[in-house]
Amino acid sequence: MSTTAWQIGGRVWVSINKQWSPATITNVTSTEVSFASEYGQQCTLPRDSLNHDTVTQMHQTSIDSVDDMASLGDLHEAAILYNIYQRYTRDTIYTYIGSILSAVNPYKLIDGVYGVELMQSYMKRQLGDLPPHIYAIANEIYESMWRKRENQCALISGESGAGKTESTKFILSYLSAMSQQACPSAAGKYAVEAAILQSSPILEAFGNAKTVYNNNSSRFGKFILLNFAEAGNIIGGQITDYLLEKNRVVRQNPLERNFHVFYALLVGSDPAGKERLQLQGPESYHYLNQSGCVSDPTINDQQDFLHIREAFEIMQVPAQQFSDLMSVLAGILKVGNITFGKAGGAQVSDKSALEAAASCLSVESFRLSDALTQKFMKLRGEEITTPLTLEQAVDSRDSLSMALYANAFRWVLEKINVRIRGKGHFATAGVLDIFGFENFEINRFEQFNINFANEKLQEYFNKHIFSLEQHEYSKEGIDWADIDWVDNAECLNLIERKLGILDLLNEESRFPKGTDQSLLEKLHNSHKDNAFYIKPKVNNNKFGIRHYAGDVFYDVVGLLEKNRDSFRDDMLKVLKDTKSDFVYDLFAHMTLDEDTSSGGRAFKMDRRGGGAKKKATVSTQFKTSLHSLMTELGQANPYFVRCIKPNGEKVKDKFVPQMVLNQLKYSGMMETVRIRRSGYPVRRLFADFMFRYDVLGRSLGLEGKGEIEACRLIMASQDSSKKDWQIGKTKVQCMLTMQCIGAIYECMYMYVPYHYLMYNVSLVI
Ligand code: AOV
Ligand code: MG
Repeated sequence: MSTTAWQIGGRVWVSINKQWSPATITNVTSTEVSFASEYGQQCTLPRDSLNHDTVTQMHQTSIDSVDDMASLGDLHEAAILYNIYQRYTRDTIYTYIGSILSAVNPYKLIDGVYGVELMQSYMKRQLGDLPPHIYAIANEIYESMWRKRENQCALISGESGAGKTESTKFILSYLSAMSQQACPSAAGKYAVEAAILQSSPILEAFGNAKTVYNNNSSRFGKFILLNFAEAGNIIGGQITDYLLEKNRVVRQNPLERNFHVFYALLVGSDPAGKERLQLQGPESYHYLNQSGCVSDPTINDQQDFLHIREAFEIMQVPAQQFSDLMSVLAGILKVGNITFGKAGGAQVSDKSALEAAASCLSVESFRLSDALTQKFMKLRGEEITTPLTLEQAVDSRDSLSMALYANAFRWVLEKINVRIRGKGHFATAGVLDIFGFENFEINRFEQFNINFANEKLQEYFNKHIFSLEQHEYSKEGIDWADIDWVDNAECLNLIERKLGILDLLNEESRFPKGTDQSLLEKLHNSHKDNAFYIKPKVNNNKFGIRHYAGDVFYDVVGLLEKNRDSFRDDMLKVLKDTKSDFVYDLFAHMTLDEDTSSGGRAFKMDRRGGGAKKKATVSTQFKTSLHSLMTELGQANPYFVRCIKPNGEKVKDKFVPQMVLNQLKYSGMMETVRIRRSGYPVRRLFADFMFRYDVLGRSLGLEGKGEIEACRLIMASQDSSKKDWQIGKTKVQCMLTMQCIGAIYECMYMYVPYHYLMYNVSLVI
């Protein structure tokens, strides 16, 4: 930057603590120049220290901010960050990077940003016609089913609390609106679209909870698949769930809550309902009061209960079944209040809690008591009963509650799926909303799985954006500067490959003498030299993984138990002998293990087929379901939504640059911009190119020239420098510079905005 440019008010990038910051020049003296960064820092630098490494001029696109970051003139992380920041301060939360949407969580309702009217304006438009929006992505998904005759999917990522679930709901409501528009006669309260939308309040009630990161945190993953008819309407759908964090039913971190539905039931039931189930306030239940938080000003439990009930009506669940379901929830809370004393072995010390729990579950209280405090087994043909220790009794109580809840959740999802099921389809649109990356003070089995799922999703993103791009160029023999991008394959290898973390975990889980400690030793021994594995300096029951989104340390205590997920036969027998058809149905899919002759009596669970084989561990089931999800996603055309969390306090109008920068870095946003810029967004087969653009070659005398030569001549006539295009083996590849655009513009003989062309051409290809 030349010295003449040092003018007060001048806009520059200044390097503060080795990071570029957007700044304005506030003062200039003969020896010094002062800057005010847009993020609130001040700095003064001696004039003789100013050079390209400390200050550079800001490009006009950065000053103005742009809808699509691929068109930023300044190509560095700070420019992307500043672009997002500027838009955020104007309540413009959506920005494109090519066809990828970035969405910053505003933590407030912004006027006019959503709604039917706005949906209408995005319908039938092209991506880029109108300001960036989640509706535009939903519209693209919808239109592409017909345009590309291919299944579509939306992959929504971002850390916990970044806005994935909200984004999912916006996409679903847009697709529902399109569906109803295509087939208005079928609309109404009991239409399949309504049922799909109403699945959200139900699933959020049963599967979401307040955590330190998010007051409505999804504690399960879901993939919602919608089937569309050729006429444009939704015929049906299916929701697949991933790994509900059932442990939350019995234990929560400080200041977190249990699943919303418990509080909704206790606070929202009418007096008759409270009387029937003998309900008390949330403070009275061990499962709700141990974390020190039973309510939150942002959550309206009373109103939520009404919504839940209404949604179940729309799901056509009979009132009696709803009431049975609520009894089971009440039963779980009462089971949690059963305490044990010690006289020889563990004994139930509070008979009234036991009676109350047994009554909600319609089981015999003495049998429940026995199953909670004793272990029954057959040893060489002889039946033996051994008393449990206090600790074991508490564990058996808690595993009963977790099994009840997990099965209730499964039942609820099944009801939804039966309601929204539809036959046949023309194409499908899927939306993936998983639990976001988490790093708590103490991370356990759940966080390990959650973060593993996020690694898989990131791998899919990388593959799609980078690997496929590179593959395309090398296949076409195109010269192209390789982009360095953060590959998470090695981290995934550490987890998934043979003898990786998952294998060791499973091996130790199957090994009867395996303990959390023996697992930790094996992990350390096998992986301490792996660059993505961290062995803590002090011995603290933890091992660390270098995830794409940051280092996370996992505590091994309880890991094996959660992975084994065993449930004792004697408890299952008590439940199967219930007088309640509803409770029986919850456990009907679980079979007793008849051939155990020693300890480790575990039930076999027939999860989605598979028969009564040896029960797979939880992490194996999870890995299998993730892999089949990835296969399914691999067969669809993806759209990516990258959600960004602006601050850690869950508050509006607060943007923490360092926090956002970190997310931009690890999510590969910077590389995405670079790839969009250095690659060729437009690729057309020679014949296709000639069909579209031969009008440009009319004056070039192309008769008798081969197809490839003709393409070459046409492109050269538009850009003789050959900077912005190359001829590949099968395709013409070009950038959409203004010249090319001018050319395409001309041949279309009509006015089309720049954005229209940019996306129309690049996305259709
Ligand atoms: P998540 O799904 O990404 O986290 P959510 O979608 O639940 O995050 O968003 C968290 C909260 O942020 C919501 O409850 C809203 O209060 C607010 N929010 C998010 N997006 C918007 C928006 N577009 N407009 C207004 N408020 C919004 V997790 O499920 O924890 O990973 O496991
Ligand atoms: Mg969520």
